[in-house]
Order: sequence, then structure tokens, then C-alpha cells
Amino acid sequence: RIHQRHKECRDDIDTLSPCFLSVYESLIPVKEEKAKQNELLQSLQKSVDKEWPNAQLHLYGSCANTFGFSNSDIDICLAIDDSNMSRNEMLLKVAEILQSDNLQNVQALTNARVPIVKMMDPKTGISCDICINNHFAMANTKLLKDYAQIDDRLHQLAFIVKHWARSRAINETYRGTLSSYAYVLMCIHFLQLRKPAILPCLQEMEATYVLTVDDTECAYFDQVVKLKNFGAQNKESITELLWAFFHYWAYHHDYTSDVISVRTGSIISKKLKDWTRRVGNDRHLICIEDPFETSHDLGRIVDKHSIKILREEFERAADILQYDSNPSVTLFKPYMQ
Ligand code: 3AT
Ligand code: MG
Repeated sequence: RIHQRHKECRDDIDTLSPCFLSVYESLIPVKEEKAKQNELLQSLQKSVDKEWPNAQLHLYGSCANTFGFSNSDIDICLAIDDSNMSRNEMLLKVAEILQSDNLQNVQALTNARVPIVKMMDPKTGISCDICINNHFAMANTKLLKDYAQIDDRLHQLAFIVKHWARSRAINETYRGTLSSYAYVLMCIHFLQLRKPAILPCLQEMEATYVLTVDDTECAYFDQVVKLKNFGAQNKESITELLWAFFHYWAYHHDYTSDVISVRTGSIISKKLKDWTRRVGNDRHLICIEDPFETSHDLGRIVDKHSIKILREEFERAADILQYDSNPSVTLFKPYMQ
């Protein structure tokens, strides 16, 4: 394969947009699915009410941030204030309650980085993970959802990127590649940096939403209906953006010194974050700052081996968008292991 930096994309790039948009549309969940999820949420809420009448269940992650595909698992957070019990005791209690209410494959994973109870609802067939008091996740779910309402091109780009990452088996954090959440942040950041910008930087604007988690303030401008026309000056099509996104990660991103930061809407330096060397298992080979937990690098799980795979996939994708005669098919060709 020829690896080249291209300044300009192919002439026929815009003729490819209808194909990519139909891929995008095929990934959007149908309305009935949302209804099924809410039905399940309500029935779980009833189960939990018996033990904790003041506890609230909330959807978070892709089923709540609008970046979810159809048939994806759902993520639920139990918000609870019970000082008599440790988190693990609560998780075990949740597992016990759900088991007695006939949910299937109930499993408490108390040793995971984010401890959860996993289970499957036999009525709807939906699998779900329940965590406890994960307030940062609630805040970042809302942030992503709010960004999605500003310009449709974010939703389109992120769905296509997530679908590509899944097809190519590089959306697997347990194997050192990136989470869906990280890919969506990469898309938001990329659109913040287009000229003219397609997305604003909500955290640099007047804060109309504030949630304090531990000692950290999660604050940003959330009146996004007022920003509906923000990106209108920029006329780039979805395929031009896709082309530029992959070119950026294949050929232009400076992996040795740059951190992408949705919080600031700019590139910041690894030196500034002290992310220049390996500390424990965190290697910082690709750096994506979490918008609220700013000491978190979402790329910290990427290792020497998986960074190579990721960069080869970015190059493959960039080359397909540049040369392939049928890119909306070739891009998503499953990776054979
Ligand atoms: P899928 O459609 O399920 O792939 P998702 O957005 O639901 O995408 P996950 O299930 O991996 O992604 O994660 C669920 C949510 O948890 C998404 C985000 O709000 C939060 N989250 C995930 N990873 C992190 C992280 N490293 N730091 C902080 N929050 C995270
Ligand atoms: Mg999820």
C-alpha cells in the first residue's frame, strides 16, 4: 500500500455521501427500542424501590447519549445515598434483588475498574450493566448528548467511526484499543477544530449546567438549542469530514507531543499534563483527555502493540477514502482474526 499525506481529497468525494449516509441510517435504533429500554428501566426501578425507596435508576452511556446503535447493551446507574453499606455490599444486594425478580445471568463484578452487576432481561432480551453512583458518567453522558444536538454531522461522523472501529475490532478496551466514548470525543474534538468550526467548546462558555462530583466541578453551557446554527458557515460534507478525520489520525496528529482536549477545544501538550512517560501501566501513546476527569487519559490502555494496530487502521481508512472505488463497503470490511 502507498502511504502518502494528501492535502486534497479526491474530486468525486461528495458523490460518496449518499452511500455513507445510508450506512449511518441503517445503524440508528428504531423508536420501539427506546420504548423497550424505558419499560425495562421502570420495571427495574420497581425492584430496587422495595429495598431503597429513595434510590433512582438512570440510563447513561450510549443508550442515553444518543450515540447508541440498535441492539446495544444498556448502561444503568443506581444513584443512592446509603451510608450504612459499602458499594460492594450494595452491588451484591442489587444482584440478589434482581435474581429474585427473575432476571437472568445476574453477575456482580465487584473487582472491575467500574464495579457493576451484569444481567439479561428475558422479557425484552436486553442485556444491561448496572453501576452505583457513577456521577462522572452521568455528566459526560449529558455532555455528549448536548453536543449531538448542535450539528447533525457529529452524529453521522461518530456513528460511522464507531461502526468502522467495531468492524475492524479496534473498539475493545480489554485488548488495548479505544472505547466508544473515546471515539466520540475524538469526533467532537475534530469538529471543534474545523475551520470554520462545526462545534463550539461548551466548557469554555458560560456555565448553565453544573454538577459537582467529589471535588470536581462538571460545568458547561447546556442551552444547546441556542447553538443550532453554530456550524452553518462550514459546508463540509460528511464524506469530506470522514476523509479529513482519518487523515488527521493517520498522518497529521503528533503522537509524541499532543493531547486532544474537548474541554479546551484545542490541542494541549503532553508535557503540560505530565503524560510524557510511562507511569505504571499508563503509557500515553495516544492521548485523549477526559472532559471532566482531566487527569484521565482515555488512551492510557493503549500499549506498544495496540498503538501500531490503531495507526495502521487509521492509515487503511484514510487510503480507502482516498483511492477505493467503493469506500462505503471496503471501509467496514470485517477484520479477520
Ligand atoms: P457502546 O455503544 O456501548 O459501545 P457507550 O458509549 O455506552 O458505547 P461504554 O459502554 O464503553 O460506551 O461506556 C458506557 C459509558 O460510561 C460511556 C461513558 O459515559 C462512560 N465511560 C466509559 N468509559 C469511560 C472512561 N474511561 N471514563 C469515564 N467515563 C467513561
Ligand atoms: Mg454501552
